[in-house]
Amino acid sequence: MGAFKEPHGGVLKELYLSESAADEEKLKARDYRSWDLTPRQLCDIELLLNGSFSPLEGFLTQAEYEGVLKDMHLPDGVLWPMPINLDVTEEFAASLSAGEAVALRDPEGVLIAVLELSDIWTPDKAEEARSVFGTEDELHPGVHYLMNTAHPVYLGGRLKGVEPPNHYDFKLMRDTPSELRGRFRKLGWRKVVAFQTRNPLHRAHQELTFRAARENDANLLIHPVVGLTKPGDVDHYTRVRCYEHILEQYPEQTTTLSLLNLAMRMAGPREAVWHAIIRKNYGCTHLIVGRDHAGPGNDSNGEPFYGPYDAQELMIECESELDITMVPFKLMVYVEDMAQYVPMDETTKDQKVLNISGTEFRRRLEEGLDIPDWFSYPKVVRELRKSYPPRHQQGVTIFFTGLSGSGKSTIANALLVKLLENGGRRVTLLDGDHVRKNLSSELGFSREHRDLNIQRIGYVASEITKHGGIAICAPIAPYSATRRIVREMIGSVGGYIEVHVATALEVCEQRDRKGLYAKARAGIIKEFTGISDPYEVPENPEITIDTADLSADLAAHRIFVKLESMGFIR
Ligand code: PPS
Repeated sequence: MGAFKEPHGGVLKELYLSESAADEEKLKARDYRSWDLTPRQLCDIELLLNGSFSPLEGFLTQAEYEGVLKDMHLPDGVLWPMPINLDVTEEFAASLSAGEAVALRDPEGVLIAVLELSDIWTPDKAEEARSVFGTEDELHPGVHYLMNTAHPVYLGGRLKGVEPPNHYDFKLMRDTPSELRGRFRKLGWRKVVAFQTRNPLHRAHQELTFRAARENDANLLIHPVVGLTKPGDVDHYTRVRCYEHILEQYPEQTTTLSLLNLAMRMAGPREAVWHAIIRKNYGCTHLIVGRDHAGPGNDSNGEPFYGPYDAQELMIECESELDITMVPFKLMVYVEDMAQYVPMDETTKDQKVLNISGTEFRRRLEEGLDIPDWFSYPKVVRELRKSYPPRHQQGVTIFFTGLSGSGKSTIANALLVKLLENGGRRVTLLDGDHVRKNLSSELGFSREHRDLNIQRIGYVASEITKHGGIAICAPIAPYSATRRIVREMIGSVGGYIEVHVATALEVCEQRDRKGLYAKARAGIIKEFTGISDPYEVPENPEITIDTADLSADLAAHRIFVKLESMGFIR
Protein backbone atom coordinates (compact mmCIF):
# COMPACT_ATOMS: atom_id res chain seq x y z
CA MET A 1 0.00 0.00 0.00
CA GLY A 2 1.49 3.30 -1.02
CA ALA A 3 1.64 6.50 1.02
CA PHE A 4 3.79 9.21 -0.42
CA LYS A 5 4.28 12.92 -0.04
CA GLU A 6 3.33 15.15 -2.95
CA PRO A 7 3.66 18.86 -3.53
CA HIS A 8 0.00 18.91 -4.57
CA GLY A 9 -2.12 18.16 -1.51
CA GLY A 10 0.08 16.13 0.82
CA VAL A 11 -0.18 12.44 1.65
CA LEU A 12 -2.23 10.27 -0.64
CA LYS A 13 -3.40 6.85 0.54
CA GLU A 14 -3.74 4.39 -2.30
CA LEU A 15 -5.06 1.05 -1.15
CA TYR A 16 -4.01 -1.24 -4.01
CA LEU A 17 -1.91 -4.33 -3.37
CA SER A 18 1.15 -5.08 -5.51
CA GLU A 19 0.46 -7.29 -8.52
CA SER A 20 1.83 -10.44 -6.88
CA ALA A 21 0.00 -9.82 -3.60
CA ALA A 22 -3.21 -9.20 -5.57
CA ASP A 23 -2.77 -12.53 -7.43
CA GLU A 24 -2.31 -14.29 -4.12
CA GLU A 25 -5.41 -12.60 -2.69
CA LYS A 26 -7.46 -13.67 -5.72
CA LEU A 27 -6.67 -17.31 -4.94
CA LYS A 28 -7.39 -16.97 -1.23
CA ALA A 29 -10.62 -15.06 -1.90
CA ARG A 30 -12.18 -18.21 -3.38
CA ASP A 31 -12.73 -19.33 0.22
CA TYR A 32 -13.99 -15.96 1.47
CA ARG A 33 -17.59 -14.96 1.71
CA SER A 34 -18.45 -12.73 -1.21
CA TRP A 35 -20.49 -9.53 -1.51
CA ASP A 36 -21.64 -8.11 -4.86
CA LEU A 37 -21.08 -4.36 -4.73
CA THR A 38 -24.06 -2.12 -5.50
CA PRO A 39 -23.67 0.73 -8.04
CA ARG A 40 -23.17 3.26 -5.18
CA GLN A 41 -20.63 0.99 -3.45
CA LEU A 42 -18.73 0.52 -6.73
CA CYS A 43 -18.31 4.29 -6.98
CA ASP A 44 -17.25 4.55 -3.33
CA ILE A 45 -14.78 1.69 -3.50
CA GLU A 46 -13.12 3.04 -6.63
CA LEU A 47 -12.49 6.36 -4.89
CA LEU A 48 -11.42 4.68 -1.64
CA LEU A 49 -8.89 2.48 -3.44
CA ASN A 50 -7.39 5.17 -5.67
CA GLY A 51 -6.87 7.65 -2.82
CA SER A 52 -9.65 10.12 -3.68
CA PHE A 53 -11.02 9.56 -0.17
CA SER A 54 -7.63 9.85 1.59
CA PRO A 55 -7.10 9.61 4.52
CA LEU A 56 -9.71 6.80 4.68
CA GLU A 57 -8.22 3.32 4.45
CA GLY A 58 -11.47 1.44 4.06
CA PHE A 59 -15.18 1.56 4.84
CA LEU A 60 -15.78 3.43 8.10
CA THR A 61 -15.63 1.51 11.37
CA GLN A 62 -18.40 2.11 13.88
CA ALA A 63 -16.28 4.54 15.93
CA GLU A 64 -15.33 6.45 12.77
CA TYR A 65 -18.94 6.51 11.63
CA GLU A 66 -20.11 7.86 14.97
CA GLY A 67 -17.43 10.56 14.93
CA VAL A 68 -18.38 11.60 11.38
CA LEU A 69 -22.05 11.83 12.31
CA LYS A 70 -21.39 13.73 15.53
CA ASP A 71 -18.99 16.46 14.43
CA MET A 72 -17.46 15.49 11.08
CA HIS A 73 -14.24 14.18 12.61
CA LEU A 74 -12.60 10.76 12.65
CA PRO A 75 -11.45 9.50 16.09
CA ASP A 76 -7.88 10.63 15.27
CA GLY A 77 -9.15 14.20 14.92
CA VAL A 78 -9.05 14.42 11.12
CA LEU A 79 -11.87 16.25 9.35
CA TRP A 80 -14.16 13.91 7.34
CA PRO A 81 -17.77 14.93 6.71
CA MET A 82 -19.38 12.00 4.89
CA PRO A 83 -20.15 8.47 6.12
CA ILE A 84 -18.74 5.96 3.62
CA ASN A 85 -20.30 2.66 4.58
CA LEU A 86 -20.57 -0.83 3.21
CA ASP A 87 -24.26 -1.56 3.69
CA VAL A 88 -25.33 -5.22 3.47
CA THR A 89 -28.40 -7.38 4.10
CA GLU A 90 -29.15 -8.83 7.55
CA GLU A 91 -28.71 -12.37 6.18
CA PHE A 92 -25.27 -11.62 4.76
CA ALA A 93 -24.17 -9.85 7.94
CA ALA A 94 -25.38 -12.77 10.06
CA SER A 95 -23.07 -15.11 8.14
CA LEU A 96 -19.97 -13.06 9.07
CA SER A 97 -17.84 -12.49 12.12
CA ALA A 98 -15.37 -9.70 12.86
CA GLY A 99 -11.82 -10.59 11.91
CA GLU A 100 -12.65 -12.48 8.74
CA ALA A 101 -11.88 -11.40 5.20
CA VAL A 102 -14.74 -10.58 2.81
CA ALA A 103 -14.40 -10.65 -0.98
CA LEU A 104 -15.96 -7.58 -2.62
CA ARG A 105 -16.89 -8.17 -6.24
CA ASP A 106 -18.38 -6.24 -9.15
CA PRO A 107 -21.62 -7.49 -10.76
CA GLU A 108 -19.62 -9.74 -13.12
CA GLY A 109 -17.93 -11.43 -10.15
CA VAL A 110 -14.55 -9.73 -10.61
CA LEU A 111 -12.73 -9.37 -7.28
CA ILE A 112 -12.24 -5.64 -6.66
CA ALA A 113 -10.98 -5.70 -3.07
CA VAL A 114 -10.84 -7.65 0.14
CA LEU A 115 -12.33 -6.18 3.28
CA GLU A 116 -10.58 -6.95 6.56
CA LEU A 117 -13.82 -6.94 8.50
CA SER A 118 -13.52 -5.26 11.88
CA ASP A 119 -17.01 -3.92 12.67
CA ILE A 120 -20.58 -5.08 12.03
CA TRP A 121 -23.42 -2.90 13.28
CA THR A 122 -26.98 -1.81 12.62
CA PRO A 123 -27.07 1.97 12.26
CA ASP A 124 -29.83 4.30 13.35
CA LYS A 125 -30.64 5.55 9.87
CA ALA A 126 -32.96 8.31 11.05
CA GLU A 127 -30.13 9.72 13.14
CA GLU A 128 -27.75 9.42 10.19
CA ALA A 129 -30.26 11.30 8.02
CA ARG A 130 -30.58 14.10 10.57
CA SER A 131 -26.82 14.42 11.13
CA VAL A 132 -25.67 14.23 7.52
CA PHE A 133 -28.58 15.74 5.63
CA GLY A 134 -30.19 17.81 8.40
CA THR A 135 -33.57 16.25 7.66
CA GLU A 136 -35.56 13.02 7.58
CA ASP A 137 -37.66 14.23 4.66
CA GLU A 138 -37.51 11.55 1.99
CA LEU A 139 -37.90 14.10 -0.78
CA HIS A 140 -34.19 14.60 -0.17
CA PRO A 141 -32.58 12.11 -2.58
CA GLY A 142 -29.81 11.28 -0.09
CA VAL A 143 -32.35 10.51 2.63
CA HIS A 144 -34.50 8.57 0.20
CA TYR A 145 -31.54 6.40 -0.77
CA LEU A 146 -30.55 5.86 2.85
CA MET A 147 -34.07 4.85 3.92
CA ASN A 148 -35.16 2.85 0.88
CA THR A 149 -32.14 1.55 -1.00
CA ALA A 150 -29.27 1.23 1.47
CA HIS A 151 -29.17 -2.14 3.24
CA PRO A 152 -29.78 -2.24 7.01
CA VAL A 153 -26.40 -3.43 8.36
CA TYR A 154 -23.02 -1.73 7.95
CA LEU A 155 -19.62 -3.43 7.67
CA GLY A 156 -16.42 -1.56 8.49
CA GLY A 157 -12.76 -2.35 7.99
CA ARG A 158 -9.63 -1.75 5.97
CA LEU A 159 -9.51 -2.51 2.27
CA LYS A 160 -6.92 -4.33 0.22
CA GLY A 161 -7.38 -3.29 -3.39
CA VAL A 162 -7.08 -6.00 -6.05
CA GLU A 163 -8.39 -4.42 -9.26
CA PRO A 164 -10.00 -1.06 -10.08
CA PRO A 165 -13.65 -1.28 -11.20
CA ASN A 166 -13.79 -1.45 -14.99
CA HIS A 167 -15.14 1.32 -17.23
CA TYR A 168 -15.87 0.99 -20.92
CA ASP A 169 -16.59 4.67 -21.51
CA PHE A 170 -14.33 7.72 -21.70
CA LYS A 171 -11.34 5.72 -20.42
CA LEU A 172 -8.79 8.39 -21.30
CA MET A 173 -10.64 11.05 -19.32
CA ARG A 174 -10.76 9.12 -16.05
CA ASP A 175 -7.82 9.83 -13.77
CA THR A 176 -6.76 8.68 -10.34
CA PRO A 177 -5.51 11.36 -7.93
CA SER A 178 -1.89 10.40 -8.53
CA GLU A 179 -2.38 10.50 -12.31
CA LEU A 180 -3.86 13.97 -12.13
CA ARG A 181 -1.18 15.19 -9.76
CA GLY A 182 1.33 13.80 -12.26
CA ARG A 183 -0.34 15.73 -15.10
CA PHE A 184 -0.24 18.97 -13.11
CA ARG A 185 3.40 18.37 -12.27
CA LYS A 186 4.28 17.71 -15.92
CA LEU A 187 2.44 20.82 -17.04
CA GLY A 188 4.07 22.88 -14.31
CA TRP A 189 0.70 23.85 -12.88
CA ARG A 190 1.34 24.84 -9.26
CA LYS A 191 -2.06 26.36 -8.59
CA VAL A 192 -5.21 24.64 -9.83
CA VAL A 193 -8.81 25.77 -9.36
CA ALA A 194 -11.27 22.84 -9.50
CA PHE A 195 -14.82 23.19 -10.75
CA GLN A 196 -17.28 20.54 -9.56
CA THR A 197 -20.37 19.99 -11.70
CA ARG A 198 -23.19 17.56 -12.43
CA ASN A 199 -24.81 19.67 -15.15
CA PRO A 200 -24.07 20.67 -18.73
CA LEU A 201 -22.01 23.85 -18.87
CA HIS A 202 -22.94 26.98 -20.79
CA ARG A 203 -21.32 30.39 -21.40
CA ALA A 204 -21.94 31.68 -17.85
CA HIS A 205 -20.05 28.71 -16.42
CA GLN A 206 -17.18 29.21 -18.83
CA GLU A 207 -16.98 32.86 -17.81
CA LEU A 208 -17.12 32.24 -14.08
CA THR A 209 -14.65 29.33 -14.07
CA PHE A 210 -12.16 31.18 -16.22
CA ARG A 211 -12.48 34.30 -14.06
CA ALA A 212 -12.00 32.20 -10.89
CA ALA A 213 -8.77 30.78 -12.31
CA ARG A 214 -7.51 34.14 -13.59
CA GLU A 215 -8.23 35.97 -10.34
CA ASN A 216 -6.25 33.34 -8.44
CA ASP A 217 -3.43 33.24 -10.96
CA ALA A 218 -4.16 29.54 -11.40
CA ASN A 219 -5.00 26.94 -14.00
CA LEU A 220 -8.41 25.32 -14.21
CA LEU A 221 -9.66 21.75 -13.78
CA ILE A 222 -13.19 20.98 -14.96
CA HIS A 223 -13.97 18.01 -12.72
CA PRO A 224 -17.49 16.75 -13.45
CA VAL A 225 -19.14 13.93 -11.55
CA VAL A 226 -19.94 10.93 -13.75
CA GLY A 227 -20.85 8.46 -10.99
CA LEU A 228 -24.28 8.85 -9.43
CA THR A 229 -25.82 12.31 -9.37
CA LYS A 230 -29.30 13.62 -8.64
CA PRO A 231 -32.06 11.48 -10.19
CA GLY A 232 -33.31 13.22 -13.34
CA ASP A 233 -29.97 14.83 -14.21
CA VAL A 234 -28.70 14.84 -17.80
CA ASP A 235 -26.93 11.50 -18.35
CA HIS A 236 -23.16 11.63 -18.15
CA TYR A 237 -22.57 10.43 -21.73
CA THR A 238 -24.33 13.50 -23.08
CA ARG A 239 -22.66 15.78 -20.55
CA VAL A 240 -19.15 14.57 -21.30
CA ARG A 241 -19.64 15.22 -25.02
CA CYS A 242 -20.79 18.73 -24.05
CA TYR A 243 -17.76 19.26 -21.77
CA GLU A 244 -15.44 18.36 -24.62
CA HIS A 245 -16.96 21.19 -26.66
CA ILE A 246 -16.69 23.64 -23.74
CA LEU A 247 -13.03 22.85 -23.35
CA GLU A 248 -12.38 24.38 -26.78
CA GLN A 249 -13.63 27.72 -25.41
CA TYR A 250 -10.76 28.21 -22.96
CA PRO A 251 -7.42 29.60 -24.06
CA GLU A 252 -5.03 26.75 -24.81
CA GLN A 253 -2.89 25.39 -21.97
CA THR A 254 -5.10 26.93 -19.31
CA THR A 255 -7.71 24.28 -18.63
CA THR A 256 -8.07 20.52 -18.43
CA LEU A 257 -10.96 18.09 -18.03
CA SER A 258 -11.11 14.94 -15.92
CA LEU A 259 -14.07 12.76 -14.93
CA LEU A 260 -14.80 11.85 -11.31
CA ASN A 261 -16.68 8.63 -10.58
CA LEU A 262 -18.23 10.00 -7.41
CA ALA A 263 -21.61 8.92 -6.04
CA MET A 264 -23.01 12.25 -4.87
CA ARG A 265 -25.24 12.42 -1.78
CA MET A 266 -26.61 15.92 -2.45
CA ALA A 267 -25.76 16.77 1.17
CA GLY A 268 -25.24 20.51 0.58
CA PRO A 269 -22.80 21.94 3.16
CA ARG A 270 -21.26 18.62 4.26
CA GLU A 271 -20.98 17.60 0.63
CA ALA A 272 -19.08 20.80 -0.20
CA VAL A 273 -16.47 20.01 2.47
CA TRP A 274 -16.24 16.45 1.14
CA HIS A 275 -15.78 17.75 -2.43
CA ALA A 276 -12.99 20.01 -1.17
CA ILE A 277 -11.09 17.14 0.48
CA ILE A 278 -11.46 15.04 -2.68
CA ARG A 279 -10.15 17.89 -4.89
CA LYS A 280 -7.24 18.42 -2.54
CA ASN A 281 -6.42 14.73 -3.01
CA TYR A 282 -6.43 15.31 -6.77
CA GLY A 283 -3.80 17.99 -6.33
CA CYS A 284 -6.01 21.06 -6.62
CA THR A 285 -5.31 24.16 -4.56
CA HIS A 286 -8.73 25.81 -4.93
CA LEU A 287 -12.36 24.72 -5.25
CA ILE A 288 -15.18 26.84 -6.62
CA VAL A 289 -18.16 26.63 -4.25
CA GLY A 290 -21.35 28.08 -5.63
CA ARG A 291 -24.70 29.20 -4.42
CA ASP A 292 -26.54 26.12 -3.06
CA HIS A 293 -23.59 23.81 -3.73
CA ALA A 294 -24.75 20.16 -4.10
CA GLY A 295 -28.25 21.25 -3.09
CA PRO A 296 -31.09 18.74 -3.51
CA GLY A 297 -33.89 21.24 -4.29
CA ASN A 298 -36.99 21.75 -2.17
CA ASP A 299 -38.45 19.78 0.73
CA SER A 300 -42.03 18.56 1.24
CA ASN A 301 -43.07 22.07 2.31
CA GLY A 302 -41.64 23.62 -0.84
CA GLU A 303 -38.74 25.18 1.09
CA PRO A 304 -35.11 24.66 0.04
CA PHE A 305 -33.34 22.01 2.14
CA TYR A 306 -30.35 24.31 2.67
CA GLY A 307 -29.84 28.06 2.64
CA PRO A 308 -28.10 29.36 -0.51
CA TYR A 309 -24.84 30.11 1.30
CA ASP A 310 -24.85 27.31 3.95
CA ALA A 311 -22.19 25.40 2.01
CA GLN A 312 -19.91 28.42 1.73
CA GLU A 313 -20.36 29.12 5.46
CA LEU A 314 -19.42 25.58 6.49
CA MET A 315 -16.39 25.76 4.17
CA ILE A 316 -15.28 28.91 6.00
CA GLU A 317 -15.77 27.20 9.39
CA CYS A 318 -13.59 24.30 8.26
CA GLU A 319 -11.04 26.52 6.51
CA SER A 320 -8.18 25.94 8.97
CA GLU A 321 -8.50 22.17 8.62
CA LEU A 322 -8.76 22.16 4.83
CA ASP A 323 -5.63 22.18 2.76
CA ILE A 324 -7.52 23.79 -0.13
CA THR A 325 -8.97 27.28 -0.58
CA MET A 326 -12.58 28.04 -1.45
CA VAL A 327 -13.35 30.35 -4.34
CA PRO A 328 -16.91 31.54 -3.75
CA PHE A 329 -19.00 31.31 -6.89
CA LYS A 330 -20.32 34.58 -8.25
CA LEU A 331 -23.63 34.46 -10.08
CA MET A 332 -22.83 35.57 -13.63
CA VAL A 333 -25.47 37.28 -15.75
CA TYR A 334 -25.45 38.48 -19.34
CA VAL A 335 -25.58 42.25 -19.76
CA GLU A 336 -27.14 42.91 -23.12
CA ASP A 337 -25.70 46.40 -23.73
CA MET A 338 -22.18 45.21 -22.97
CA ALA A 339 -22.66 41.88 -24.82
CA GLN A 340 -20.80 40.12 -22.04
CA TYR A 341 -21.14 38.22 -18.79
CA VAL A 342 -20.64 40.13 -15.56
CA PRO A 343 -20.97 39.06 -11.90
CA MET A 344 -24.49 39.94 -10.78
CA ASP A 345 -23.15 42.14 -7.95
CA GLU A 346 -21.21 44.28 -10.45
CA THR A 347 -24.26 45.20 -12.55
CA THR A 348 -26.09 48.50 -12.23
CA LYS A 349 -29.86 49.03 -12.04
CA ASP A 350 -30.14 50.56 -15.49
CA GLN A 351 -28.41 47.63 -17.21
CA LYS A 352 -30.57 45.07 -18.98
CA VAL A 353 -29.63 41.72 -17.55
CA LEU A 354 -30.52 38.43 -19.30
CA ASN A 355 -30.71 34.96 -17.83
CA ILE A 356 -32.35 31.64 -18.69
CA SER A 357 -33.20 29.35 -15.77
CA GLY A 358 -32.53 25.60 -15.90
CA THR A 359 -36.28 24.92 -16.11
CA GLU A 360 -36.74 27.40 -18.95
CA PHE A 361 -33.75 25.91 -20.79
CA ARG A 362 -35.29 22.43 -20.48
CA ARG A 363 -38.64 23.76 -21.76
CA ARG A 364 -36.99 25.27 -24.80
CA LEU A 365 -35.20 22.03 -25.55
CA GLU A 366 -38.41 20.01 -25.17
CA GLU A 367 -40.35 22.31 -27.44
CA GLY A 368 -37.55 22.69 -29.97
CA LEU A 369 -37.44 26.46 -29.35
CA ASP A 370 -34.55 28.81 -29.95
CA ILE A 371 -31.66 28.87 -27.48
CA PRO A 372 -29.74 32.09 -28.01
CA ASP A 373 -26.00 32.15 -28.64
CA TRP A 374 -25.43 34.45 -25.69
CA PHE A 375 -26.65 31.65 -23.42
CA SER A 376 -24.75 28.64 -24.73
CA TYR A 377 -22.46 27.42 -27.49
CA PRO A 378 -24.07 26.03 -30.66
CA LYS A 379 -22.07 22.79 -30.39
CA VAL A 380 -23.25 22.23 -26.81
CA VAL A 381 -26.87 22.93 -27.74
CA ARG A 382 -26.60 20.56 -30.72
CA GLU A 383 -25.31 17.83 -28.42
CA LEU A 384 -28.14 18.36 -25.93
CA ARG A 385 -30.74 18.43 -28.70
CA LYS A 386 -29.53 15.00 -29.85
CA SER A 387 -30.22 13.52 -26.39
CA TYR A 388 -33.26 15.68 -25.64
CA PRO A 389 -35.12 15.96 -28.93
CA PRO A 390 -38.24 18.12 -29.14
CA ARG A 391 -41.50 16.55 -28.01
CA HIS A 392 -42.60 15.54 -31.51
CA GLN A 393 -39.57 13.26 -31.68
CA GLN A 394 -39.88 11.94 -28.13
CA GLY A 395 -41.59 8.68 -27.26
CA VAL A 396 -44.91 8.58 -25.46
CA THR A 397 -47.19 5.93 -23.99
CA ILE A 398 -50.96 6.21 -23.92
CA PHE A 399 -52.09 3.83 -21.22
CA PHE A 400 -55.81 2.97 -21.20
CA THR A 401 -57.33 1.41 -18.11
CA GLY A 402 -60.91 0.40 -17.46
CA LEU A 403 -63.32 -2.50 -16.97
CA SER A 404 -63.75 -5.32 -19.45
CA GLY A 405 -66.12 -4.11 -22.17
CA SER A 406 -65.61 -0.44 -21.25
CA GLY A 407 -64.49 0.36 -24.80
CA LYS A 408 -60.70 0.56 -24.26
CA SER A 409 -59.81 -1.53 -27.28
CA THR A 410 -62.21 0.24 -29.60
CA ILE A 411 -60.88 3.69 -28.66
CA ALA A 412 -57.28 2.46 -28.73
CA ASN A 413 -57.79 1.12 -32.25
CA ALA A 414 -59.42 4.37 -33.39
CA LEU A 415 -56.50 6.33 -31.94
CA LEU A 416 -54.01 4.05 -33.69
CA VAL A 417 -55.69 4.68 -37.03
CA LYS A 418 -55.80 8.45 -36.49
CA LEU A 419 -52.08 8.51 -35.67
CA LEU A 420 -51.26 6.45 -38.75
CA GLU A 421 -53.40 8.73 -40.88
CA ASN A 422 -51.50 11.74 -39.53
CA GLY A 423 -48.15 10.03 -40.28
CA GLY A 424 -44.62 10.70 -39.12
CA ARG A 425 -44.80 8.49 -36.02
CA ARG A 426 -44.20 4.80 -35.32
CA VAL A 427 -47.05 3.37 -33.28
CA THR A 428 -47.50 0.01 -31.50
CA LEU A 429 -50.78 -1.14 -30.00
CA LEU A 430 -50.48 -3.44 -27.00
CA ASP A 431 -54.10 -4.45 -26.61
CA GLY A 432 -55.11 -6.52 -23.55
CA ASP A 433 -56.19 -9.55 -25.56
CA HIS A 434 -53.14 -9.45 -27.88
CA VAL A 435 -50.79 -9.24 -24.93
CA ARG A 436 -52.51 -12.10 -23.17
CA LYS A 437 -51.99 -14.19 -26.33
CA ASN A 438 -48.45 -13.18 -27.26
CA LEU A 439 -46.70 -12.13 -24.04
CA SER A 440 -48.63 -13.57 -21.12
CA SER A 441 -50.29 -16.74 -22.39
CA GLU A 442 -49.37 -18.68 -19.25
CA LEU A 443 -50.94 -16.13 -16.88
CA GLY A 444 -54.36 -16.19 -15.22
CA PHE A 445 -56.24 -13.45 -13.36
CA SER A 446 -54.93 -13.65 -9.79
CA ARG A 447 -53.54 -10.37 -8.43
CA GLU A 448 -50.02 -11.71 -8.84
CA HIS A 449 -50.60 -12.71 -12.47
CA ARG A 450 -52.37 -9.46 -13.37
CA ASP A 451 -49.47 -7.48 -11.87
CA LEU A 452 -46.96 -9.50 -13.85
CA ASN A 453 -49.00 -8.98 -17.00
CA ILE A 454 -49.14 -5.19 -16.49
CA GLN A 455 -45.45 -4.99 -15.67
CA ARG A 456 -44.61 -6.83 -18.89
CA ILE A 457 -46.78 -4.40 -20.85
CA GLY A 458 -45.07 -1.52 -19.00
CA TYR A 459 -41.64 -2.85 -19.82
CA VAL A 460 -42.37 -3.22 -23.54
CA ALA A 461 -44.04 0.21 -23.65
CA SER A 462 -41.08 1.79 -21.86
CA GLU A 463 -38.67 0.36 -24.44
CA ILE A 464 -40.86 1.66 -27.28
CA THR A 465 -41.09 5.05 -25.57
CA LYS A 466 -37.37 5.21 -24.85
CA HIS A 467 -36.66 4.71 -28.52
CA GLY A 468 -38.97 7.48 -29.63
CA GLY A 469 -42.08 5.48 -30.56
CA ILE A 470 -45.70 5.71 -29.49
CA ALA A 471 -47.08 2.81 -27.42
CA ILE A 472 -50.81 2.44 -26.93
CA CYS A 473 -51.67 -0.01 -24.13
CA ALA A 474 -55.19 -1.20 -23.37
CA PRO A 475 -55.34 -3.66 -20.48
CA ILE A 476 -57.82 -3.58 -17.57
CA ALA A 477 -54.90 -2.82 -15.18
CA PRO A 478 -57.14 -2.84 -12.09
CA TYR A 479 -54.54 -2.01 -9.40
CA SER A 480 -53.33 1.54 -8.61
CA ALA A 481 -49.96 0.43 -7.24
CA THR A 482 -49.05 -1.44 -10.42
CA ARG A 483 -50.22 1.43 -12.61
CA ARG A 484 -47.99 3.74 -10.53
CA ILE A 485 -44.96 1.48 -11.14
CA VAL A 486 -45.63 1.55 -14.88
CA ARG A 487 -46.10 5.33 -14.86
CA GLU A 488 -42.77 5.82 -13.08
CA MET A 489 -40.94 3.37 -15.35
CA ILE A 490 -42.18 5.07 -18.53
CA GLY A 491 -42.25 8.65 -17.21
CA SER A 492 -38.49 8.56 -16.73
CA VAL A 493 -37.88 7.87 -20.43
CA GLY A 494 -40.63 9.83 -22.19
CA GLY A 495 -44.21 10.99 -22.10
CA TYR A 496 -47.01 9.19 -20.26
CA ILE A 497 -50.75 9.70 -20.58
CA GLU A 498 -53.16 7.63 -18.54
CA VAL A 499 -56.66 7.39 -19.99
CA HIS A 500 -59.38 6.08 -17.71
CA VAL A 501 -62.21 4.65 -19.75
CA ALA A 502 -64.77 5.18 -17.02
CA THR A 503 -67.78 3.39 -18.50
CA ALA A 504 -69.97 2.29 -15.59
CA LEU A 505 -70.06 -1.37 -14.62
CA GLU A 506 -73.82 -1.59 -15.35
CA VAL A 507 -73.23 -0.35 -18.89
CA CYS A 508 -70.35 -2.79 -19.47
CA GLU A 509 -72.46 -5.62 -18.08
CA GLN A 510 -75.45 -4.68 -20.16
CA ARG A 511 -73.34 -4.63 -23.33
CA ASP A 512 -71.61 -7.91 -22.38
CA ARG A 513 -70.10 -8.22 -25.87
CA LYS A 514 -68.14 -11.35 -25.07
CA GLY A 515 -70.73 -12.89 -22.76
CA LEU A 516 -68.19 -12.90 -19.93
CA TYR A 517 -70.24 -10.92 -17.40
CA ALA A 518 -73.04 -13.49 -17.59
CA LYS A 519 -70.53 -16.26 -17.00
CA ALA A 520 -68.95 -14.31 -14.14
CA ARG A 521 -72.36 -13.78 -12.48
CA ALA A 522 -73.03 -17.50 -12.88
CA GLY A 523 -69.67 -18.22 -11.21
CA ILE A 524 -68.35 -19.99 -14.29
CA ILE A 525 -65.54 -17.40 -14.61
CA LYS A 526 -63.82 -16.67 -11.29
CA GLU A 527 -62.02 -13.46 -10.22
CA PHE A 528 -63.81 -11.36 -12.82
CA THR A 529 -63.03 -7.65 -12.59
CA GLY A 530 -65.96 -5.62 -11.29
CA ILE A 531 -67.97 -8.72 -10.33
CA SER A 532 -65.77 -10.92 -8.18
CA ASP A 533 -62.48 -9.00 -8.33
CA PRO A 534 -61.64 -5.34 -7.54
CA TYR A 535 -61.09 -2.40 -9.89
CA GLU A 536 -59.32 0.53 -8.21
CA VAL A 537 -60.47 3.71 -9.93
CA PRO A 538 -57.53 5.92 -11.10
CA GLU A 539 -57.16 9.03 -8.95
CA ASN A 540 -55.36 11.37 -11.33
CA PRO A 541 -55.65 10.16 -14.90
CA GLU A 542 -54.62 12.67 -17.59
CA ILE A 543 -57.91 11.95 -19.40
CA THR A 544 -61.22 10.42 -18.28
CA ILE A 545 -63.65 9.16 -20.89
CA ASP A 546 -67.15 7.90 -20.36
CA THR A 547 -68.29 6.05 -23.47
CA ALA A 548 -71.91 6.51 -22.41
CA ASP A 549 -71.76 10.10 -23.67
CA LEU A 550 -68.87 9.96 -26.18
CA SER A 551 -68.44 7.83 -29.28
CA ALA A 552 -65.14 5.94 -29.77
CA ASP A 553 -64.34 8.25 -32.67
CA LEU A 554 -64.77 11.39 -30.57
CA ALA A 555 -62.94 9.86 -27.61
CA ALA A 556 -59.96 9.03 -29.84
CA HIS A 557 -60.11 12.54 -31.28
CA ARG A 558 -59.95 14.02 -27.77
CA ILE A 559 -56.79 12.07 -27.02
CA PHE A 560 -55.33 13.02 -30.40
CA VAL A 561 -55.90 16.71 -29.62
CA LYS A 562 -54.30 16.27 -26.20
CA LEU A 563 -51.20 14.70 -27.81
CA GLU A 564 -51.10 17.60 -30.26
CA SER A 565 -51.37 20.23 -27.53
CA MET A 566 -48.58 18.56 -25.57
CA GLY A 567 -46.40 18.68 -28.68
CA PHE A 568 -46.08 14.92 -29.21
CA ILE A 569 -47.62 15.12 -32.67
CA ARG A 570 -47.87 17.95 -35.18
S1 PPS B 1 -55.44 -7.40 -16.52
O1 PPS B 1 -56.20 -7.45 -15.26
O2 PPS B 1 -55.12 -6.05 -16.89
O3 PPS B 1 -54.26 -8.28 -16.45
O4 PPS B 1 -56.42 -7.99 -17.62
P1 PPS B 1 -56.19 -7.99 -19.20
O5 PPS B 1 -54.86 -8.51 -19.56
O6 PPS B 1 -56.54 -6.65 -19.75
O7 PPS B 1 -57.22 -9.06 -19.71
C1 PPS B 1 -58.54 -8.78 -19.72
C2 PPS B 1 -59.26 -9.57 -20.81
O8 PPS B 1 -59.33 -10.93 -20.44
C3 PPS B 1 -60.65 -11.42 -20.48
N1 PPS B 1 -60.89 -12.06 -19.15
C4 PPS B 1 -61.01 -11.44 -17.94
N2 PPS B 1 -61.01 -10.13 -17.58
C5 PPS B 1 -61.13 -9.83 -16.27
N3 PPS B 1 -61.23 -10.75 -15.30
C6 PPS B 1 -61.24 -12.08 -15.61
N4 PPS B 1 -61.33 -12.98 -14.66
C7 PPS B 1 -61.12 -12.44 -16.98
N5 PPS B 1 -61.05 -13.65 -17.62
C8 PPS B 1 -60.92 -13.38 -18.93
C9 PPS B 1 -61.54 -10.27 -20.83
O9 PPS B 1 -61.99 -10.56 -22.14
C10 PPS B 1 -60.67 -9.05 -20.87
O10 PPS B 1 -60.72 -8.39 -22.11
P2 PPS B 1 -61.32 -6.89 -22.29
O11 PPS B 1 -60.78 -6.47 -23.63
O12 PPS B 1 -60.81 -6.04 -21.18
O13 PPS B 1 -62.77 -7.07 -22.28
